[in-house]
Amino acid sequence: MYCLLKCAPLILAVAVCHGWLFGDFVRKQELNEISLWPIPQKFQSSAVAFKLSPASFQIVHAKQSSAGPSCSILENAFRRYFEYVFGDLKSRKKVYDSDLVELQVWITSADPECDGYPSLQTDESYELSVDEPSAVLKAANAWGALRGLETFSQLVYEDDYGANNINKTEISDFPRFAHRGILLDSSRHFLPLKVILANLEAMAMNKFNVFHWHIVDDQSFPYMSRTFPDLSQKGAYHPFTHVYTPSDVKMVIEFARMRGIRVIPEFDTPGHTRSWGNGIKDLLTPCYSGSSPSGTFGPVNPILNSSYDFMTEFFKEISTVFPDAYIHLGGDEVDFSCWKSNPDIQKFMVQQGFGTDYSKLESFYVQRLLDIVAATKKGYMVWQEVFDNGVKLKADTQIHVWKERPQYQDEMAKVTAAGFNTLLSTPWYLNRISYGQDWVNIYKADPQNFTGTDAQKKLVIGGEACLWGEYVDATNLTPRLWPRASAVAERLWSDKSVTDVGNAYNRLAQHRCRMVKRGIPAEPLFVGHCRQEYM
Ligand code: CP6
Repeated sequence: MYCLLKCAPLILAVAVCHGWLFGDFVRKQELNEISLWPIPQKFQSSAVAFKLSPASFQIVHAKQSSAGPSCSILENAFRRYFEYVFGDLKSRKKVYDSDLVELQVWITSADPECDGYPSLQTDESYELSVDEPSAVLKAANAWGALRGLETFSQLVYEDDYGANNINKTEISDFPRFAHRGILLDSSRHFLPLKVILANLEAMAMNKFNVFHWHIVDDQSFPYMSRTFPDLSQKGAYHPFTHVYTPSDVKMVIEFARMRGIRVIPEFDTPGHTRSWGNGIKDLLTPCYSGSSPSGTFGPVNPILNSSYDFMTEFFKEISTVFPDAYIHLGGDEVDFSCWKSNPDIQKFMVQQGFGTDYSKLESFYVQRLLDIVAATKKGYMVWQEVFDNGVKLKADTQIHVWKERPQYQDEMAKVTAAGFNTLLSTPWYLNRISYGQDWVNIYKADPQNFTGTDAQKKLVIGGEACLWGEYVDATNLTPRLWPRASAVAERLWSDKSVTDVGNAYNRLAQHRCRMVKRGIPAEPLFVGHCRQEYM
């Protein structure tokens, strides 16, 4: 009964979507006007429609624009979005003229940022005006233009005669949160480059702007380090086929840059490091059973100077390979049992006056690591345990909330009360799956929904959808992530007041079909069909 009640509005929504209730004309109208995802901040459209023909429509730099053909980000994006708008039409012989002859892209600030990288401070706002004879997309820099191009492409629809149309529209848009991320885990299963790039492409379709690359963990170390080649040589699932070479990493970063996406690598320590131990002697703590080493290893050994020497060299490399201003340092789920078993560690605990509080030892390690990374001039993100354990943190540290207990609302309140920037992942653990429409709860979660002052709410920089890799590889990653991550995308981009699940269902069902049409095998929300199915 509970399910019936809960599902009824959705079934009704599907009925409307399929024209069972209002007939064909209304159906088309609805479809045409509601398929933007995520929905823009300000949006006005009229029923006046303009035709767009691939033969007589162009995306061009506006005369007044500070960017021109030398802007590779825009040149690349013009081509990409022209293809998305007309890709399936170009082969058709049908000839018609465009009412709309061009989309002018006008970069207004003196520096279009074409050669830079996006950052937490990037202005992604844009204004889009679709009118005869030219549409105009105005943005301060190339990053905002990328977001506007995606919106423009989503406004185009095919009419009954197979021609492309776009309605007269005015849009003024900007993101609600600056950090809108996806975590992918390439350690539990190796993710081929092709899969990573396809998902960066899907991220751009959803206006995500951070790829959190959980690149290594206990199970494998696929990151090929120049300074320490043994790490992947001995720690990857395979030393040649299951690694990311320096040029692979460069390609991911550049492909992401072209889409306005930051790449933040995570090198999680002192826990989750089993694979590191294969390549670096004495890095991990030897566990004991009774008075002798058991042959197994625990977290990074926090009592040896050699551990910190290694981290210094390693993060020096990482800070030059990854251009983003932030590195994720992990710090989650440190298992104390091995430290507890080791007599040298026990002795150290006494010397330091830590008693039996092993979280003090963890803090001791993390503190030193943070100083090492701070010396590379990078900012850092850490999982919430680092904050919970009372580690002294630089003011610009970002605390990543992920645990179910204590309730994330309480954790967000605590973290922001202490004055730290925070981002949320708890309700967006997309590795958790269940039967039914779980996108609804994903959609309903709001990172500012906790008790606190306005100043506290302002410290929330956004959130991330996480797809941990224990049960995921190239075969099932993309449909497990999309369109469920799209629900997170709208929560993080659109206005707080956008909460109508019925309306979201209609738009998301179409957005999902659009992703399918663009080659992303996104899973269905519920029963129904796409005009163009995945082949
Ligand atoms: N790996 C790492 C994981 C998880 C975390 N860190 C994780 C914990 C619980 C769930 C899913 C993933 N697999 N390094 C927690 C941040 Cl449900």
